[in-house]
Amino acid sequence: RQLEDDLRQALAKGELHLAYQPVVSTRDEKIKGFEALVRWTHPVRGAVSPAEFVPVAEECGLIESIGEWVLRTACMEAASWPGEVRVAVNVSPIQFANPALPALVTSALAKAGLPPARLELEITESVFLHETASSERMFRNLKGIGVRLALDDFGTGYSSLGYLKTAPFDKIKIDQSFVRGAAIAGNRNAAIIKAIVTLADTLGMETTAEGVEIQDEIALVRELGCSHIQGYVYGRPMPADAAAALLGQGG
Ligand code: G
Ligand code: G
Ligand code: MN
Ligand code: NA
Repeated sequence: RQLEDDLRQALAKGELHLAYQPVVSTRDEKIKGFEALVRWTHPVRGAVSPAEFVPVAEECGLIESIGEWVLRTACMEAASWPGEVRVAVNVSPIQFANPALPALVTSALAKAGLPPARLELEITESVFLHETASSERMFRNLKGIGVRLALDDFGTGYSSLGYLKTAPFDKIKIDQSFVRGAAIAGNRNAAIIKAIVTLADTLGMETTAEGVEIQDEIALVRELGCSHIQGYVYGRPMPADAAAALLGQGG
């Protein structure tokens, strides 16, 4: 496949970069962190979405090297941010299944000089489809390093809720499909968001409402008790220097 061949070259040719999207606190609207999102500028096709090339990379095994590059680069770029500002990195289920992941995380943090508590790993519930002793061990090892764990795209997969009994998540990310339309009268998404927030609060987890695009949605997710907001209304994914500049202005 052409895309796969091109992707194989992309890392070596420096065609990948990270874009950073702000995550703000609902309470004071200050930037608490950024999610790192991988971007590929193909020499001929231009920008190719990760929604297209990440699945290809997962199929052909390239996700391991791309994921390592993402993790190391995000830690390096975040190390210069002020204070407590966190960086969130998406971890593919394939990376999560690799016993070498904790060593990679430790190495990326050490090399960048980034405190573990400032790194949040985003994991989708698909990792629970085949839950095994090794996934329990992986969670323990990652928490042992001191990084934070976020459950990404919550509510969109085919998993049961049983894993929430033991999986040590610090945060649940409420998928943007639940935020879309939620502020329209009579829409059932608000009830779903409320139920997720209640569940997360009870389990001592934070919540991020994703894909918030308009002021009405800010007001709604604040009323529903979400602790964090991420979405175009506060900022689109932006280059590393723009993210650093935003922090320089005091968030
Ligand atoms: O940034 P955007 O909305 O285009 O991302 C599309 C999809 O690609 C999302 O599901 C997002 O989680 C995923 N994605 C973006 N960056 C990364 C990454 O660095 N690693 C992995 N595994 N997935 C990513
Ligand atoms: O799957 P994950 O949640 O990691 O993917 C995040 C994706 O959501 C990124 O591709 C990002 O570009 C996209 N995104 C972030 N905020 C918004 C938003 O407000 N509206 C829409 N439509 N997409 C968003
Ligand atoms: Mn994510
Ligand atoms: Na998500």
